[in-house]
Order: sequence, then structure tokens, then C-alpha cells
Amino acid sequence: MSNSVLRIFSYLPNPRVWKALIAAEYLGVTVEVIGDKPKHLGNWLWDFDARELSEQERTDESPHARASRRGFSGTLFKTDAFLRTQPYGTVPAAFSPDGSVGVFESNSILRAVARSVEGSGGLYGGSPMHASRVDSFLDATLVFGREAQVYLLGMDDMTQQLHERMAGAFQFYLEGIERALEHNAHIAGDVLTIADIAFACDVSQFLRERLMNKGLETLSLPMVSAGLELAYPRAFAHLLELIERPEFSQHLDAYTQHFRNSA
Ligand SMILES: N[C@@H](CCC(=O)N[C@@H](CS)C(=O)NCC(=O)O)C(=O)O
Repeated sequence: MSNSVLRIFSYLPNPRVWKALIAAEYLGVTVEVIGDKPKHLGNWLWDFDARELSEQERTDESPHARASRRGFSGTLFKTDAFLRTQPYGTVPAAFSPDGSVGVFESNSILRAVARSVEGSGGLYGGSPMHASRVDSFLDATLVFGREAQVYLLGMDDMTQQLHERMAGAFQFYLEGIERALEHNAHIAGDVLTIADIAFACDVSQFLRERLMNKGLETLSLPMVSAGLELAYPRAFAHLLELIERPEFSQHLDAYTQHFRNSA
């Protein structure tokens, strides 16, 4: 039996998985990660005991064959047991060490890691009320993350409407973060919490916009993230400061070089 607090199956690397790994690093616990490059995950059996399938096993007649929904195309292979514990069938997919409990949504996987340690090492707030404030930011981050997912996946077929919607979501989310940081050194208060971890990973992922903006150029649209540094200076400085920390930088360093170089 491994001594990890959680098993995660996902495509890798994945900033949504880094949320859990950064928290695990702070708490000194182990999270087991299983997966493969995004383009290879279609060759895998999605299961608690995930494994790469042989070519003969990867047919549309397979009992595990399912149409992909978001972020993947074509057929994916998910077991019934996987869908019982992961009803939305998405990755990252996390499991309790014995596989009986599924946890999905990267922010909730992050919460599960924090809760694996008595008192969460302070990462989940010092009281039930403070934990709820942390949750408030995690929810706001998920709403932003969902808009960002649709926008980035739609980059090659960009429309004015999609761009406008993303611009509105970006402004709404960042305004709240900027305001929160006017009063505190961290997002949910004085000390680091999982709200900061989710923020750093999701905003870093969104800033891939700057590396994949061809779809915007064809429509002469500006990058949504272009104003980040000037319009939200506290949020941007906080992002840079978080990424400097070793617990963050071991995952985010190379991934974020492109916007830190110009800072
Ligand atoms: N908000 C979710 C996003 C998860 C998600 O949408 N995952 C997609 C890949 S980016 C997926 O697993 N798709 C499976 C499918 O297409 O069936 C999170 O943070 O975990």
C-alpha cells in the first residue's frame, strides 16, 4: 500500500494537477500521479488502475469506448468503475488511496490534499469561517478557469463574442483579486492559502494566451491578458512572487518564463 494521500490520473504536464502538488509540497505529503502527454491519453484506459492500452484494445467496439467531451477529440476509453467515481469523466481525476472515493475538479482535488493533514497546515484558513472565505475565492477561480478553458480551446476558431465574454470574465475575476490584495498580503488574508495556489496555476494557464494568439491576430483582436501588468499590478506582483517560491517554481518555472521575462 503506498503512503500517498491521493492518486491522480491526468494528462501531464497539467497546471490543474500542479495545484495539488504544490499543496502537497507545503504539507510534506505524497500525491501519486499517473498519466501521459495530452496526445497520448487517448491511448489509456481511464480507471483507478489506469494503464496504456494495446492497439488491439483501442477499438470503437471496446466496452470502455466513450466520445470525448471537452479538450479531447475522438474516442476515449473510460471504465464503468471510473465513471462511477468520476461522474463527469474528466481529468484530473483523483482517488482515495483505496480507489473507493473519487474527487474531481482540480480545486476540490486541491482541497482534498489540504484536508489530508490535521489543520491543513494553515493552507485552508484558521477557522470554518476563514475556510469558507478561501472557498469563495476557489469558486471565483473556477468560474474564471471555465471561461478560460472555453476561450483557449476556441482560439483557432475565435469569434468576437467569445473574446468579449472572456474579456468580461477576466476583468471581473482580476478586479476582485486586485481589491483583495489592497488589504492583505495574500488573497484570502495575511497568509498563504490554497486560494493563492489555485490563482497562480489558473492565471498562469490563462497566460498561455500570449503564446497562442494567432486566432486573435486574424480578427485583429487584442489579447485579453494584455492589460494584466498595468491594470492589476498587485495581482501580477503577487503572481510573480508566488512563482518565485520553490514549492511553486518546481512546477511553474519553465511554464511561466514567457511572461516573467518581460516583467
Ligand atoms: N474544471 C475542471 C476541468 C477538467 C476538464 O474539463 N478536463 C477535460 C480536459 S481539459 C477532460 O477531462 N475531458 C474529458 C473528455 O473530453 O471526455 C478542473 O479544473 O478539473
